[in-house]
Amino acid sequence: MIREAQARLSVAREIAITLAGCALIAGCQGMAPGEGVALDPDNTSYKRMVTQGRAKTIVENIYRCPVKVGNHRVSAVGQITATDGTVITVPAETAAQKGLGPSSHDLYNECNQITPKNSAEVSTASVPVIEVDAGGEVITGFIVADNYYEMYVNGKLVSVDNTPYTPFNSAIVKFKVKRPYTLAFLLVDWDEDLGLGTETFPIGPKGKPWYPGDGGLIARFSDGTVTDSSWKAQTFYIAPLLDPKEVVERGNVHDTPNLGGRTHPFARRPDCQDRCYAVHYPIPANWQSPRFNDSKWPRAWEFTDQEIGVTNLPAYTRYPELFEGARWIWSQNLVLDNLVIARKTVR
Ligand SMILES: [Ca+2]
Ligand SMILES: [Ca+2]
Repeated sequence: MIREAQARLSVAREIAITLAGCALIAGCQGMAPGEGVALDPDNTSYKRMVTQGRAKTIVENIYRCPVKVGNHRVSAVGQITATDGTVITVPAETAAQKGLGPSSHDLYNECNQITPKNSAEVSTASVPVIEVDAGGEVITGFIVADNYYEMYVNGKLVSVDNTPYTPFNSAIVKFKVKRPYTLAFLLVDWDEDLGLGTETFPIGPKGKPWYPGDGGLIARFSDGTVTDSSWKAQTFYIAPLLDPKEVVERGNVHDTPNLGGRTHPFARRPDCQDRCYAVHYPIPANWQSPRFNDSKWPRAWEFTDQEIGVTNLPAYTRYPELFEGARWIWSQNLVLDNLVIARKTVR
């Protein structure tokens, strides 16, 4: 075992030396992203930031559904000051709020009244191709994110979810890229109670307030790439918590192992209401880049349709063929992890 470990270390050193040299010499220019170039550090300070209570709303709503729909929640944005003085935007700083990037093309969206009955009715012909690499292959992808995604390919913003919170929508993307390429998603389980990670569920007078929502991402691309546990997924905002000590850092894993379970109905629902805590971590610089070093990040967890609670979600269930072979993914706690970055390098 020791010898094996030494051998691995020696190989690792050799690679590190090669990479370091590569960064300095012209011979590495023109290489594909992530191939032979020195990786950026993961830049992650694992120093947690703790908040308590509700954030101050800074934007009332970043999205208005043009028609009346059954499940509509307001996509508000807030700010809250952590105990160390850091001002944190919740549920996240997003491209949607800043109006950046190409807005997503609908696969299914009640607000835009695009609701094909099945996969055979779906046309990808009018989906614009976002060019990452001239002369690359054109890849088509289908995406469902509960609730919000923004997607980067080799650091370029390619698609921004046009419906940040609800109703549940799904999207089609097309991009032109050369391999290897890196997909990076910023994912948000949006808050109704900003900073607390809770909402009223279901909506209406009989709804239960202070209900922790849950997340999820599933995507399938025409080159065979699918979301699964080969992706990396890191969480940056964990709430609602009765006590910040409920978050346990194990290496680079931001875990919540003692809260009953990682999915509904097992995940504990604390009774702290608007006094609940949240634990945040700084979003690392350059997380979208193919050079960003995610090697120490935890693998994504896979979840079933039942765990995600999507068996009744037409944006997804109408198109089983389009998501065949893909798994729902998230970081380790589907309920409490509200801001997640997921990455995958396709070789
Ligand atoms: Ca959405
Ligand atoms: Ca949640």
